[in-house]
Amino acid sequence: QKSNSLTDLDAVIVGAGFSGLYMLYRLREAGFSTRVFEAGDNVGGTWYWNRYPGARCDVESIYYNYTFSEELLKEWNWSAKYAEQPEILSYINFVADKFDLRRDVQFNTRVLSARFDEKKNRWNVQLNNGKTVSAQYFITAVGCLSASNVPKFKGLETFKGEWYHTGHWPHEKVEFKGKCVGIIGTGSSGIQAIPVIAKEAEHLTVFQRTPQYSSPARNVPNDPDYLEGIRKNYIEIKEKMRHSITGIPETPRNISVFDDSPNERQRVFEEAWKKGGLLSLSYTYNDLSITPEANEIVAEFIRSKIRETIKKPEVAEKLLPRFYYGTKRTIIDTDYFETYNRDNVSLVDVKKAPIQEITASGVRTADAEYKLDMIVFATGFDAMTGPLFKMDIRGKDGVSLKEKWGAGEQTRTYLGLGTAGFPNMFMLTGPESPSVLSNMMVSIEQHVEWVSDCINYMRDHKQEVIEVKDEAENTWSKHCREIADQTLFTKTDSWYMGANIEGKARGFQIYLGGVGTYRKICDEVAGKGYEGFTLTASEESVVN
Ligand code: NA7
Repeated sequence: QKSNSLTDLDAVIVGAGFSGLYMLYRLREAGFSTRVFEAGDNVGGTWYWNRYPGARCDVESIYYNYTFSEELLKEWNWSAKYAEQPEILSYINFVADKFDLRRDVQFNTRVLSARFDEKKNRWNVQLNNGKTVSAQYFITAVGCLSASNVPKFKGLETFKGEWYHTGHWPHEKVEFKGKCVGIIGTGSSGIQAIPVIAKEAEHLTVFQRTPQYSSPARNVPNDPDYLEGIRKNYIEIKEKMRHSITGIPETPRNISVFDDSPNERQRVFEEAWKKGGLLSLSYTYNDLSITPEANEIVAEFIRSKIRETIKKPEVAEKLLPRFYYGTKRTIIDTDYFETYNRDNVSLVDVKKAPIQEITASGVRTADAEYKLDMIVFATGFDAMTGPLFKMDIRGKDGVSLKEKWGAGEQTRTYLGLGTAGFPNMFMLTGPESPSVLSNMMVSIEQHVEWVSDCINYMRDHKQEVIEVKDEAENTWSKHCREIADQTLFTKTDSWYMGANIEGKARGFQIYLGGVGTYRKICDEVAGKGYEGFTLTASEESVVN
């Protein structure tokens, strides 16, 4: 292994979450000098920042972990079907300790900019401590949902109470007891936090703009025998995960909703509802995310469940979602709708009467004023491109990524892993990869392994620079859009479409062909000597 001099690194990785840590592990194992820069004061990424009450992963814990180390799989036991944030964070810390990863992570350090020096073929990376480091490869492991979005409400700075964003939650305990709390937003974060805060707060007011579909998670503790059985079959399970659609080893039923009678559909939906979990309902029929008529049938089933659960019909009415089911992130919950039957919870429809300003004492909507001691913003993230744009990344000719993909322009990548004009830069879980709509752990392992294989290939073949070709990227981006256009996803305003951020370019930025197909494509590209990329040999090997 080379020296770890900061002016002579092989690779710089931004972010010490699941993807950054595994990238570090792989590159270090292969003998590359590597350094991770992390803004937080510890490892964890998403699971470091999202500490809000009720934060939990909605992919089953047995599938939401690293699979690269058999030893690690043997050593860790998940306590429940869906792991809570503190347990996931302990797991990441356990991994960091086990593989001694921290020694190459510099915490409390934010990457401000990264510029590619075309003369030297190196990335110069500027840190917020005033230092600049240089590396051959620049790898972003910044996550898809890490740039939290607090909408620009008038008057927020005048609010006298406490306020927090779910994605940037304080490390100290937040006390709800005896307080009137307001929460804005009913996406996954809001829906997880609302039942927990409601149990502690004096009063909780939910400011809802778009009612959401949500189905029960049905979380249960993990039985030791169950875990043992999973462990015995893990090789098989892992293969299934890697070749599945979403990275979860489940397969949708290949049957149209119109092939079943109304009674049979009802039975199928009831069974899925009872089973719970992320994919149960959406995997009942194969046309739910394709045709509006099919979608309406499952949508109406969920609405009927909401009506059944909520005691006051006027509250139920406000909670009924009307967009295409599944076209905003699917949500599973524990007692979400039930929470609206509590006396200390009220629901405010801010689509009907929008929030006009935040005052010193609370929130003022178009038709009322709400006195609050605390506001929780569960208002989401500037997804996918947001975390990348927080850094000033400049490739060839000084062109910035933001300029290339900026407002009004479509994001363009090749496989979500690289983008033309930005040589030797790799994005883990980048836009136009399937990652954000998959079990992240499966996507992360695939990305990291592909990138580290590529960097090894470059060294073995004495290549110095790898860059995406324009035509490869145009074809990939077009392919991503064509698949998305065959679905209902593009018909709904969502963060998938960039629609939640004012002024952000609209476009569907996820590859929907499934993680199995994606893996196959990536492997073929590598197998053909990195087809779609231009590889340039190092001068040293040219001289030789
Ligand atoms: P989401 O899913 O983006 O949800 C954000 C919520 O905040 C959603 O209900 C929004 O309503 C609402 N919102 C956003 N801006 C406003 C304003 N200005 N006024 C009122 N309400 C607003 O973020 P989450 O953190 O819940 O989940 C993100 C992902 O993390 C999730 O999908 C999982 O992958 C994990 P809208 O629907 O836009 O009308």
